[in-house]
Amino acid sequence: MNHATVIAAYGRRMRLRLADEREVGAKIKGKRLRPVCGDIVEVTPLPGENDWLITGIGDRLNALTRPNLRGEAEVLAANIDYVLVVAAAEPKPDWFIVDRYLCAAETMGVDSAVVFNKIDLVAEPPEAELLAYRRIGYEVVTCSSETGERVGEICKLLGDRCAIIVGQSGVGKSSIINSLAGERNRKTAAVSGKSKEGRHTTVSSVMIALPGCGRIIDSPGVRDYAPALGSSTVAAQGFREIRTAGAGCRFANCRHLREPGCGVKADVESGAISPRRYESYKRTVNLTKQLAEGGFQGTDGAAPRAR
Ligand SMILES: Nc1nc2c(ncn2[C@@H]2O[C@H](COP(=O)(O)OP(=O)(O)OP(=O)(O)O)[C@@H](O)[C@H]2O)c(=O)[nH]1
Ligand SMILES: [Mg+2]
Ligand SMILES: [Zn+2]
Repeated sequence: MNHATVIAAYGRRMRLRLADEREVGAKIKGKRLRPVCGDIVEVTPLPGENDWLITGIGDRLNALTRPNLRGEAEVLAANIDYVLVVAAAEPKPDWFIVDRYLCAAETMGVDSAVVFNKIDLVAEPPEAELLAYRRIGYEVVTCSSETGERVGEICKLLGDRCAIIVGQSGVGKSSIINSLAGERNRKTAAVSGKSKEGRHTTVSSVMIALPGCGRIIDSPGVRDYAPALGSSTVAAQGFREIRTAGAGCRFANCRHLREPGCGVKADVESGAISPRRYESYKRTVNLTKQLAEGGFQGTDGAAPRAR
């Protein structure tokens, strides 16, 4: 049996890295298998063709998910050991999206970091928001993939792990990869003139091996994102400081909303927990409830809006 890693997924067309490092195209056997970038798959060569055939998917160590329009978990990528969540000077950062990606990483049991890109466009990065992440233990890198300033820090954080880079469209995910790879491997495009929104340039996930550090999966940017958590009680596990403060609640099953003797609310009132992060937690709980009831409008083809 041959094994390979899925390094790109274009609908039902896959690109694989074989055990001998060769990169080949692949088709998928049958209709049931849904391999994603990062999957380890069983493959067999197709006689007389350049393509290989994927016949099975190995057990996933973890999976980054979002709910599809039917509220079921759709897998975006698998077997990840680091999540880099990017925000930037433009488009305007949506910190609630950053929080929900961090929440996804926490519930996957995977380490994550926040990257603030395009520092060349501003006098100061948004210190208060970034400090809130540092205080709860996240690594934060402020950088410019345009000038190259501090992009190397990302490489240091990454080590030899396999990361996925995620965030709003236009924040510079593909540009960061180009800067780290030292070549214009990934297509990029200017944000739109007026609204400063991204143009959804990257349309499929692709894994790139970086010289001198690990691998990184470039992923399509989003307008909104929510992890597929299954139940709203899982949301508390996705917010580090809420998970920790929750140990001090009077009730073991406290949801940290209106219960008396809640350690989380006490920490929000004392300022130990950022009110914005707490708001973000509440939105994630609500969103997960809405998803369970099937009542939401999709964006980006699937992910619901949290407002
Ligand atoms: N000024 C400045 N512009 C940047 C920086 N990084 C990226 N850009 C620009 O931002 C625009 C969007 O960059 P992309 O790399 O395509 O963004 P993306 O996050 O991959 O976007 P999607 O693929 O749509 O998700 C491009 O015009 C880049 O040149 C930076 O550090 N400073
Ligand atoms: Mg891109
Ligand atoms: Zn509580």
